[in-house]
Amino acid sequence: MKEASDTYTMELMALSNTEVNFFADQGYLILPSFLSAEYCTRIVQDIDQLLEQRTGGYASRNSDENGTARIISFPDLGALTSHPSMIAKIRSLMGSDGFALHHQHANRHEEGTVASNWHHDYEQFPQTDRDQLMVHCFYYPAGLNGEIGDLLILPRSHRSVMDPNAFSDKFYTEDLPGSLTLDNLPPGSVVIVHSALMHARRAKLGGAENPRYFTDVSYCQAGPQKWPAYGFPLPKMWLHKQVCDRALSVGHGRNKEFDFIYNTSIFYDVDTSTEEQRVGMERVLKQRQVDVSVREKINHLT
Ligand SMILES: O=C(O)CCC(=O)C(=O)O
Ligand SMILES: [Fe+2]
Repeated sequence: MKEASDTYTMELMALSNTEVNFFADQGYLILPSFLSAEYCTRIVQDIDQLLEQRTGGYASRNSDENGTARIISFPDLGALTSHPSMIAKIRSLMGSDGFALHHQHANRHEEGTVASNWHHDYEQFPQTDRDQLMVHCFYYPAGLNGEIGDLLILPRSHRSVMDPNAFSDKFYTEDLPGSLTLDNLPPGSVVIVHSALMHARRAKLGGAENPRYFTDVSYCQAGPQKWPAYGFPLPKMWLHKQVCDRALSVGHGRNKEFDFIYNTSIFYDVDTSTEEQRVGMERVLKQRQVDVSVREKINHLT
């Protein structure tokens, strides 16, 4: 049983109806200075240590070895996946506890880091609907200051069903009608996006003194459809399970209250997919061979 005071705390951390409606309509929410300065310091230290541990550099940042399985094992950085105040907010968006972790990425973007062209990250093979919610929380522990990379978002684009890279080699990181450029956020800010919202990282000059620290955490809503498990280039249940086992073993379940985040039952991989999902995955793999690194093709530093 929850104490009455716990329930009260959860309500304080939840989103208002206005915020929930804004998110549903526009596809994003900006929470400036969401993390305390003290927590940001620890996350920055963890990301620095992560970069020391990683092998293979920027290109292999999402490998089995260097991706979420390694990131989530850090006590502070990995603990973001079950940050109580964020989970209360995700619960507001999802409408219940019926959701689970998809992945966590983390990186330190140095001066000259390549752009990431317009894309979305809604995981679905093939892309057919937006019936279930997937969200990404983009954390900027050192903020955004107009150097190295700006975050671009295209409000309301989550309402259209399209391939993740539909805009990548057409609009690169150009402004689009109605798009927003986020280049001035205080340390600890987080931008929650509907994962189907079109977004980009525009490469910017400067930043030799101040690297751009970044970590994102994503969650998928339970429902009639299962989601592709974490894994590149194809979903891997063994890896997703390893991620969740590690999260639980280092205590991110917080005395069982948040164990549900690390439940893997709403995910599938190549071995457990439907025929339609398998064909969808194959198509994406083939396209990737034709259009290598379509997300990073042009990198005009501005
Ligand atoms: O670097 C950023 O601000 C966003 C990167 C991005 O598109 C992502 O992590 O999905
Ligand atoms: Fe993205």
